[in-house]
Amino acid sequence: MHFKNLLLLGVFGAASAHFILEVPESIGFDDDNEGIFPCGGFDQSHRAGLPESPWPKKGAPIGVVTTHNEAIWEFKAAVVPFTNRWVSLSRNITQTAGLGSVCFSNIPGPKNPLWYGRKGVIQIAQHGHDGTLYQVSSDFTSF
Ligand SMILES: *[C@@H]1O[C@H](CO)[C@@H](O)[C@H](O)[C@H]1NC(C)=O
Ligand SMILES: [Cu+2]
Repeated sequence: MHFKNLLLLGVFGAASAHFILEVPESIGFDDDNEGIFPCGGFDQSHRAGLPESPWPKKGAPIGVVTTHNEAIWEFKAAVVPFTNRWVSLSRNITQTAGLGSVCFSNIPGPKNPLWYGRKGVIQIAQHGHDGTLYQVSSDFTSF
């Protein structure tokens, strides 16, 4: 896992690029298509076999590796099977800390009790100098 990420970072050094979702697991990363809404070029209905994670309404961490030294981050979630209806999880977060690993330590889960016990996915959007880029997580369960 860590090794794979270091390799990707190596690739990033050579190209221009963007950001990688490390935690929770991404449904897919493609540098060229990361600007495609809503999932960076991947189909949000294809999540079979990927790890699942709990997502308490109190919050859980989101970890990324970014090559943009400043950006605005936006976190949304969608409940399965309505994976095109995105609901905001937090206010926009401005990041100016520089390149590399960034951890948003406490992103709240969905507040709607109708979601509890159900699966969802999280969309991470980075608004930066090359437009908006997207990654979507594998399944989480809110509670
Ligand atoms: C977050 O920032 C983006 C880009 O500036 C903007 O389009 C969006 O409306 C903002 N969202 C909120 C909730 O402020
Ligand atoms: Cu970029």
